[in-house]
Amino acid sequence: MRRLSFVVLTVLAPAAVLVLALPSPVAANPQLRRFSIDARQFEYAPGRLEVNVGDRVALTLTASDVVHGFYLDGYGIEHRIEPGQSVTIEFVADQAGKFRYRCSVSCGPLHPFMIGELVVGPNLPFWQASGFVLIALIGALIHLYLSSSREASSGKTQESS
Ligand SMILES: [Cu+2]
Repeated sequence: MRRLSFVVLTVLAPAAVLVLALPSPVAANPQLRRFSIDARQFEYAPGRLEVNVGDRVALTLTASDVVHGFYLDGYGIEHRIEPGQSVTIEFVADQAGKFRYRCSVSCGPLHPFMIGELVVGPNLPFWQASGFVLIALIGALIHLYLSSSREASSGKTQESS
């Protein structure tokens, strides 16, 4: 029992802390997120997309009236969208934050206002899972520490009697 708690304290605990400390939200549960975006004068539908860091994003772009463009800030992705033809682009959302997508083909008087927003949020399930693991680990260590010190003190009382 003593030996086991010693192993846990000296080997497993630092290893678990190291694993938790590594900045690996990008690799945690990446999902393929598919969206269809229709471009029309003078908006995108939908005008807002939400994904998590690390997700693979597949966008199918269509234009329902005239030729539009799709330029995604921060990711440097640009495509021309012709009416009647769909374009599919894929990328990994590896940067967290808010990124605007805007029309890059002059399509009419309100063209400059044709803007949408991609929100790349932190991978919350990953951080929640990490929190639970950490709490469970701390709980296990406290339990081991208490039971081993209880054993030690009961051993002493037996010796003295
Ligand atoms: Cu435009």
